[in-house]
Amino acid sequence: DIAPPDVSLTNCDREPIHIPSAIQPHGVLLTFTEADLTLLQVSRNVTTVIGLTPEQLWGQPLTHLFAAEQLEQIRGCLTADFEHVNPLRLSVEVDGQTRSFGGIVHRADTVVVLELEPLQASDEIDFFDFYRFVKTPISQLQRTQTVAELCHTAAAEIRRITGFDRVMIYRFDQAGAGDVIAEDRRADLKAFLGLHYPATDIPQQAKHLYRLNLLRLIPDAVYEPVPLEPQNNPVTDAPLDMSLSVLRSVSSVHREYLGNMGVRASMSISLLKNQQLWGLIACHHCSPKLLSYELRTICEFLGQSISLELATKSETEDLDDQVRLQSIQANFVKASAHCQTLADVLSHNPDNLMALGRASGLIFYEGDAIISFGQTPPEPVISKLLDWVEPQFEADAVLYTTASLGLRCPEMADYRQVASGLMALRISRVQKIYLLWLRPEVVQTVHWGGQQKQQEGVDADGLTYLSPRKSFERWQETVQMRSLPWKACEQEAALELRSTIIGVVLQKSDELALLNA
Ligand code: BLA
Repeated sequence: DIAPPDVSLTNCDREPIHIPSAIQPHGVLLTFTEADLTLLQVSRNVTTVIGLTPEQLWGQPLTHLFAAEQLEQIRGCLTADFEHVNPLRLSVEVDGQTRSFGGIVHRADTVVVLELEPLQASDEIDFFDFYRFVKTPISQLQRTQTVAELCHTAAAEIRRITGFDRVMIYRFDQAGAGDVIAEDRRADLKAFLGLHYPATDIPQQAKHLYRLNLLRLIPDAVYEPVPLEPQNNPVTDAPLDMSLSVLRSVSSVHREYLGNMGVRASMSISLLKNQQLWGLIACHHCSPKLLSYELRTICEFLGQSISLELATKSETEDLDDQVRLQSIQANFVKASAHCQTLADVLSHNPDNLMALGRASGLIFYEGDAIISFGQTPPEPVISKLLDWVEPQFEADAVLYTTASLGLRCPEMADYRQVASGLMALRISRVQKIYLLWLRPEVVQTVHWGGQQKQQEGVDADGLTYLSPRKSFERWQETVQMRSLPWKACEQEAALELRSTIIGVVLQKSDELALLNA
């Protein structure tokens, strides 16, 4: 009896992408012992890239490859903070031929990992380039006012300094799915702006790696992975942990995905907010594209600056909201001074109260009296709505919200244009006092980047696997009978308003008691 193959989406989450025991072919990887710099593992392409076979390297000290002063450089960096010394300028002389590399060093599993990327003449970045690459984007970013503007500028600046065909800001939502919220692209390419992608497109463990490593470069998705030899780290007798390796080979599923999108080169820069992955700067090129380590470092640095700006900008936006809500409260308290009853206070400036919930309709209900403002259903329907909403409140809750009223309460479906969203505030259960904010239907047209349904295939071993979606054509999902969601700060504002109202009511009854005394 054979168990049915597991085709759940979590397949993707289980692929151990940090231990492929292989690299991308645009460089070579060497591991050596920290104590005596003895070579342990090398990628098979050392033969072509360096000119020595794995057999000529295994068990040899690094002196076999590098001249004394370069060795000193390597040894020196083992006691320093790698980030500050990478990349090392290294060259290897074999058969009278000198080859120059950028060397990137880090530690993994008790060994030292050295990755060599051949240097190109165009890699040299002088002080003026550096100024142009860093100073201009930073001042452009600082000049922006909103998160949206910041993202737009970030995409444009990263594209300007790297020359990628397409640069996007991709933001994750709470469920891990994502949206392209800003884009700068070659004029002849189709827009991806506004497209939504399911969470499975970037699995959990990949997101974890993008928190550790803020930049991931795939210079050419069409390649033959280069295996490490021997396959296991001889010290641990286990696959080398390649989480921090810049050459780490890419999952074949993701390479197929890039192929379906028509992408040859891809680079992602992590955007973090409160240590969490908030989004990615996703860069595409239609042909292979290699970026020097120096330019990658600049991109990584810009990514960190953008992350910082993001945090301040979104805080400012929250703050703007708070200030707006506070002034609405203040207006309310001011109005209450001149009014006799609660109904008078509420009727004094209904637009003010509607603004508090960004609503287009407002209903005040006291005992059996209904006062409505703005766009609302007719009164008999309002009465039915009140009968329906009363039992919706949980135990001691005083607030109930829904952004799909027509689906929750089918009788309201006909009134979706004025009441698809409802925020109901219970002021008094005993006296049946309620305040209701209504929002209209937003026929949200959601653009998904291709069908959501995953296609499955069967690999050479007969195992079923999930393959990335074959189509990147938009399909539209029209979400009906829904309003814009009720933000947490709007719900908090309603709760605060309730305390204010109760304060006002108590004060009025005290005044009344004094008058009657
Ligand atoms: C990685 N998937 C990624 C990455 C991105 C995306 C940006 C980071 C690596 C890179 O820079 O290319 C997805 N790229 C997108 C999306 C857009 C984009 C959504 O440009 C939108 C415009 N992918 C699948 C399925 C699986 C999968 C079904 O669709 C699982 C079987 C896997 N994606 C997958 C894996 C990685 C990945 C394993 C990690 C690649 C790595 O770093 O090795």
